[in-house]
Amino acid sequence: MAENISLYIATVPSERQKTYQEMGFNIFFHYGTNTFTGKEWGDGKASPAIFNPKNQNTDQWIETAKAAGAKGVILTCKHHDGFCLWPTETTEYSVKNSPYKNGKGDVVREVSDSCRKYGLKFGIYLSPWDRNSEYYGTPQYNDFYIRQLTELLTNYGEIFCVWLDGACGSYMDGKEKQVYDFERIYATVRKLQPNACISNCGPDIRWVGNEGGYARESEWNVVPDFQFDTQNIAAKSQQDEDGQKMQSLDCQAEDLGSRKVLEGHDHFIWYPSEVDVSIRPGWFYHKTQDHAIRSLKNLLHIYYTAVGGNSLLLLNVPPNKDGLLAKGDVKRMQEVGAALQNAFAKPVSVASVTADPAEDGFSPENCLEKDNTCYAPKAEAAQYNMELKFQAPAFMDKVVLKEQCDFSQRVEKFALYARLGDKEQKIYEGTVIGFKKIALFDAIKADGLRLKISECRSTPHLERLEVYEENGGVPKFSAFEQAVKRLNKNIRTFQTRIWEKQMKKKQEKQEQKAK
Ligand code: FUL
Repeated sequence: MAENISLYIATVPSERQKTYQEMGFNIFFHYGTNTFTGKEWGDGKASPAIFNPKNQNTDQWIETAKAAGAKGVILTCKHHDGFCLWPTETTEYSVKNSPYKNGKGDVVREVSDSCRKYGLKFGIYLSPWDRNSEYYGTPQYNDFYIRQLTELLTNYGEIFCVWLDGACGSYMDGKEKQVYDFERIYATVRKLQPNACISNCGPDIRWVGNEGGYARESEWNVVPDFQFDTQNIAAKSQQDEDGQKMQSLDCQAEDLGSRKVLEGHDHFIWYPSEVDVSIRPGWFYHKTQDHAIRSLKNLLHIYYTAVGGNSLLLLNVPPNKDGLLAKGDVKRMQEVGAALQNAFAKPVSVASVTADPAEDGFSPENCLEKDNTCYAPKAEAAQYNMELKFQAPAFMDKVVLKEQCDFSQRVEKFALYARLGDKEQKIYEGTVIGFKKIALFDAIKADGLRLKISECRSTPHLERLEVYEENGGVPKFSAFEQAVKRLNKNIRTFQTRIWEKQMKKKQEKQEQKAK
């Protein structure tokens, strides 16, 4: 095995990364003075008096996030304008000088309490770029930032994520870009919240590289360590307030982990990607965008390509001026939750599983258990096969695969085949699997499934192979409609055969003539 491949497969996730990756789907809340001014990037000059939500109800936010199927939420405790949603001791620019609850309010407290009430995890966004602070651009700013971070990490219970935004437009204020003391920021998080992941400009979770909801087809958890370079992340982040630009698909390099990219590298890190995207064109709520909420189809596509493509999804749903999620967003989020529940409501019951000879303790049955045991073949081979036999024929339309990432991410190419009686048909071809792969295909009746792994970095270690019935097991079409569909298909096949025969005859005639 090439030396860089053995170094590569020795690269595995930390416990905190595994916990975060297991969550899969989280919600972002962008909320603050911009909600009231209509801006995306506040300049830090809006009066705190503007922050005055009349009906704020964070239970409604969290109930909605839960209904969508999210496991955690992240709140913009301070965005670039510097306004703090908690009564910080570090600055006067906060809720304590707003009319909200006569200056006695604390939005961070309310959101974190609602999270605990509904069993969701709570995370913080604390913008490094601060357009209000008089210290910004001086070494004192780093002390100021650490004090804010410390307040948030000590007073609001367990924090699952600290999201460090790389965006900075300090040139707009005629200021030099602050040199952030990232080492101190990371050390503070590790000390005060050792289980929290540091995302984006941090060592635990990698920004996917765009804000348009686009995830790479082959997303690698293991990348050369130069990918973690905060300056690089900041340079590629949003540079101005142009809302269209921020939704563009101009992402960082498409290929971060193929063998070609790994060549010549001997330092790798586990650095899973996260897709951050807004349900609307803006990150903050603007009434004028009420008509521009992403469609259910689009959101499901993003979910399946992100969460189902070995990435994480952080979907922004911004509360409005009342302090509530708008009706249209709530409805859409409920639809997302219902669609996902339905999609995974009916796993196909498996009667037996077989595979190439397994390593001791790594039997193929392990893939059917909802634990972290896995299947691994005994020896390296050109390809690996695993076969499921179903208890009864079923209409399946998706397969969930998962590698046991304590053995790193190894699979590079795989295919799925549907079986019915003695017939077999290829239904899906894919590249990486990683932490989670959801393979979607047109529903097909099958009594078995074969997985073929044809390229892999050493032996595969497969933790999960689950098959799901179409539409939660409820037939999408009546028996009559199904019969019509079958008939149409047979007619098409029949027509094709006649056409093929005619073409063959024509060709034979031409050949005879030519002789
Ligand atoms: C960007 C910021 O400039 C946006 O306002 C938003 O917070 C987004 C998540 O990150 O880079």
